[in-house]
Amino acid sequence: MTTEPAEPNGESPTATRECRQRVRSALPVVFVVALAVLTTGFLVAGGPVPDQDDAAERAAEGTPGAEADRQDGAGKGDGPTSAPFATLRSAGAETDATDGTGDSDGASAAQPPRGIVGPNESGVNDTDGDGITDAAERDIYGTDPTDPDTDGDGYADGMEVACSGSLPGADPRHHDVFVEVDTVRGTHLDPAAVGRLRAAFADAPVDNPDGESGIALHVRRSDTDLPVNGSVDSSPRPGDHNDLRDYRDRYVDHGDAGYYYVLVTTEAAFRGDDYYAGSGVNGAAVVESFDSPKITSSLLMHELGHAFGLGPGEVGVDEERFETAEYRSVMNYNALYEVETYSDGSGEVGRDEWSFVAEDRYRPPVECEDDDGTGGACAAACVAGQ
Ligand SMILES: [Ca+2]
Ligand SMILES: [Ca+2]
Ligand SMILES: [Ca+2]
Ligand SMILES: [Ca+2]
Repeated sequence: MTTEPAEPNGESPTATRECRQRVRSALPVVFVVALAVLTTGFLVAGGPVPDQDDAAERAAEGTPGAEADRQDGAGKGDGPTSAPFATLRSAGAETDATDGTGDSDGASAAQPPRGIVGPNESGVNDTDGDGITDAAERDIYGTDPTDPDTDGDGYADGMEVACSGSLPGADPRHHDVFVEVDTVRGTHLDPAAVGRLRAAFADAPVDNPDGESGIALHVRRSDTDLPVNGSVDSSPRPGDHNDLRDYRDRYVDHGDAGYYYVLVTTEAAFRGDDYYAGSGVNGAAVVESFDSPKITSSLLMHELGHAFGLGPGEVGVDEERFETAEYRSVMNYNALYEVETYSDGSGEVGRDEWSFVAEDRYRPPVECEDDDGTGGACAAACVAGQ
């Protein structure tokens, strides 16, 4: 069955995927996830998301069982549960996830990195225009002097090397994804949930130029205790503090550096219906706050999937047609809250969502980028302290 609430107004995930540089204009496209729960492994369909306190309580009780009582009526879909992970890639990014204070702008102000082409330098040999000289790419960084983005993560080599303030922990030879998270009053994001999420991405079957597999997910906590006016919808609506675009416009701190934006709130909604526990649009997502790190991590991963452009319309996404064994992905309502991974191409559905995430996902714009997308200007600006 198709569980999403309504047709996305003709703005299919596919269509929006083509608008890779337009986060805000894409906001109206919405995909949703119904909060589900698990327990002994059974799911019930439909019904409004349980009252937040109950849900949190049940989630806190630990694991399955948590939300079995989601019976109901509306027949709107819902989702299941989550699963485990391990391993974090490096300690560096860890601080982003746990500092809780917001910016951990670990800028290394002291010495600009070597080999970065300055803003007014000419005649420097930077074949690919990424802001690092050919010699430094070869001799210092081990990056490709003929490819402005050696690891294909959307950030130019020079930007990853020079912009330690806006992209702390970035590595030009390893795939990086940056997410900014704000929380509204009365909600929280457990560092343990962030740790699980990071571990899930670190385990991704994605190859990197540095020889290691995985994606480094950097979660930067930003504003906390934000005001909220009822439920927060992923679609724009009148009034303040009640839709995702409003929050993003007001509070995003790293929106010019290719970050995905996530808001943790008390009640998420999709087109006015607060049945859902979260929803995502290209580049941004809203999720409800839960105590269980596993539920939180799985829900965040699902909505980030939508923020990446994995949407309804793709077979199995936001549907209950496939068992977990047939379609092992957090995008499958029957696997949500049970697993914390995207599909790898195996199984009945066959779609390799990890490849999509690594290569074809929607990417929020990097505003300092040159028109040609090579990124040299970003590196120069960061070195110049701009
Ligand atoms: Ca270069
Ligand atoms: Ca390069
Ligand atoms: Ca890169
Ligand atoms: Ca990188």
